[in-house]
Amino acid sequence: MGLTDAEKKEVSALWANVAGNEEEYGAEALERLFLSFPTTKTYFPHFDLSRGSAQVKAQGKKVAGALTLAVAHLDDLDNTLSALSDLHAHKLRVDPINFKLLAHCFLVVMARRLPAEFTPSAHAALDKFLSRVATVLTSKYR
Ligand code: HEG
Repeated sequence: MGLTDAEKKEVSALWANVAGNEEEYGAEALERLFLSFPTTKTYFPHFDLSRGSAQVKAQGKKVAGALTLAVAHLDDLDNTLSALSDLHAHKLRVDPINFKLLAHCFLVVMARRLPAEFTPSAHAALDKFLSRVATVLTSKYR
């Protein structure tokens, strides 16, 4: 269920490129999410979702920032993401399917921005990490 030591190393090395650039990576992932999977926009009726929107940039920074924090606590994702899990389950009520869609978009962003680093094994490790995060964030739904 958890990541192997080798996978943790892959995720940490890949994500080191995101740290400090959370807004750019996160905003691109969200832009792709909203364009490719328009139903996801229903969770943000109060946002300006147009390209370059300050709200999308800020949200992208928050999401990628939470992932940076998670990467720093790969052995303790449950506690690290507990408050966010409460928020998404009880307050925001985001349908769990949307976490898979966002994970897909993050993989695309990483592949495009880091073509040399995004090896098949780094891809697999990041996919596993994002799926673990999604499991934690949706663990309080029922
Ligand atoms: Mg969520 C807020 C992280 C998936 C919809 N999300 C937030 C916040 C963070 C976060 C850090 C800000 C919390 C705060 O202000 O205290 N989100 C986060 C992660 C992931 C994720 C790490 C998955 C990797 N979120 C996600 C998905 C949706 C969603 C898939 C819906 C499609 N998030 C959502 C909404 C808000 C947040 C509607 C509140 C936005 C606002 O009103 O400011």
